[in-house]
Order: sequence, then structure tokens, then C-alpha cells
Amino acid sequence: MKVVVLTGAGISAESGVPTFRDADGLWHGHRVEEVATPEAFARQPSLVHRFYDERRAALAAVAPNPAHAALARLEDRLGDDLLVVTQNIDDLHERGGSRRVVHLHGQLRSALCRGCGERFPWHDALGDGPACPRCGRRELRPDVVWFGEIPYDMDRVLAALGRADLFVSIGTSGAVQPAAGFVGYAAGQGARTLELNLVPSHGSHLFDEARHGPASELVPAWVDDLLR
Ligand code: BJW
Repeated sequence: MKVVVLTGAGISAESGVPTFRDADGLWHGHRVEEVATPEAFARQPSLVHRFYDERRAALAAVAPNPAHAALARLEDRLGDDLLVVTQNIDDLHERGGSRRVVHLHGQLRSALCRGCGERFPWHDALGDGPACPRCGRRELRPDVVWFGEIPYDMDRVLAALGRADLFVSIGTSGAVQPAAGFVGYAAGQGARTLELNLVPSHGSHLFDEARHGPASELVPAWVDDLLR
């Protein structure tokens, strides 16, 4: 069985990473749509850097939860037949043991040079304008995908969705494209579809089946079912 799992902020919520659109989802009083755009970065680079520098620093204080661990357990069994596509920019899937992970919206622990286009593993703050390790210019930005930018690895994701027998969406509101459209694409290619989310998402009705509750309970139970 070939499985594609899409994850969103909800899978990391019980690790202590705030979601974007739940009640506690504001970032210093700003909606994500106000800070996560190239225009916002051009207008107020220090505000946007602070938004990401604080989230990068906060990664040290969080740990994977049973939902991340369950997906790693599934990968141990399925190998290349499982692809985890995450919208999250945290590294909790990798720390939970997953290896085949696509970060559609980039990664907090990566920097992108606007001067030379190179990407680098990055663990420190970017707000104080460090020099690019390759070209020396002080043009580093968070290596994340903002509104209006093209998500990473779409070819790989669409190929996996086209082959999938099962598509599972975990902890995402379905408010942001193109990820919100994956359920329709996968279903159109013949996959069965399942939503695991705290509450019904915007696109809940598009899934063959939906189970609602905390990811730390739903995901291990679903993996147990699948492996049985
Ligand atoms: C739990 C839980 C628990 C809580 N257990 N569950 C008009 C119409 C259609 C599209 C567009 C349009 N105008 C513009 C667009 C496109 C635009 C878009 O979608 N805009 C919408 C606002 C309408 N999209 C883009 O611009 C994208 N690029 C693009 O489309 O390029 C064109 C292209 C595509 C493909 C090929 C070629 C070209 C880029 C989108 C970039 C999004 N970036 C962000 C910021 C990234 C960096 C960062 O993290 O700061 O990504 S925005 C933000 O939203 C972040 C997230 O990854 C993303 C999704 O959020 P997510 O994960 O769903 O979180 P929440 O908070 O919304 O939901 C959490 C869910 O978890 C909730 O349902 C909770 O109930 C649940 N939950 N606790 C289980 N314990």
C-alpha cells in the first residue's frame, strides 16, 4: 500500500508549537497572512525576522509527540511507500524518526540567500543580518514559503499523490493552497482519503472518512489499525 500523509500545524500543537488559525494563533497580534508575505518582509524586515527568530529559538524547547512517533513507526514498516508531506517548518517529524519528509513550506532551521540563491542549515538568529557563508552578502532570509511564493518539491509531491492508494491529512485547517487541494487531486487519481483533525476542517466533506480528536491519540490508533 502506498500512503501519502499531509501534516499541518495541528500535529505539532500538542508539542507546544502554536497553530496559525486557532484561538491562540496570533503572532504578536499579527495574523499570519500579514507577516508571511514577501511584501511584509520588504516593508518590515525586523518584524518578520523577529517572528521567525523567536520560532526558531523556541524549537529547542519542544519535542515530538506520539503522533510524530507513530508516523515514524509507519515508515519503518512501509519504507519508500510512505511519504510525509508537511506544511510545518519545525523539525519534529525528523526528530520523531521520520526520514522521508517533504517540507512544502520550507524549514525554520534553514536560511536562504537572496543574493546567490543558496540554502544553508541555520540555527541562529537572522535578524541581526549575518553574512551569507557563500557570497558574503547580508541578504539571508528565512528559508520558508510565503504567500505568493511557490512551495517546495511540488513535482515529487504530485507524483506521490498520483501513485497513492491512501491519502491522509492530519492537523491542517485546509485554508491554504496548494495543500488544501491535495485531497481532491489524490481522490481523482484513485486514492482513498482520510482526515484526522481536532475538528472538521474547511474541506472535511471532501474526504471519504474523517475522524476528529487530538492527533496524539488519533494518529497512533490509525497507525495501529493500518499495521494490524
Ligand atoms: C489539531 C490539534 C491537535 C489543532 N490535533 N489537530 C485565492 C484562492 C485560492 C488560493 C489563493 C487565493 N489567493 C491566493 C492563493 C494562494 C495562497 C493561498 O492559499 N491563500 C489563502 C489564504 C487563500 N497560497 C500560496 O500563495 C502558496 N503558493 C502558491 O499557491 O503558489 C502557486 C503554485 C502552487 C503550486 C505549484 C505552482 C505554483 C504558498 C502558501 C504559503 C503558506 N505559508 C505559510 C507560512 C509558512 C512559513 C511559516 O510557518 O511561517 O504556511 S501560511 C501558514 O498556513 C503556514 C502553514 O503551513 C499554512 C497552513 O496552516 P495549517 O498547518 O493548516 O495550520 P492552521 O492553524 O490553519 O490549522 C491547524 C489545524 O489543526 C486546525 O484545523 C486545528 O483544528 C487543528 N488542530 N490542534 C489535531 N491537537
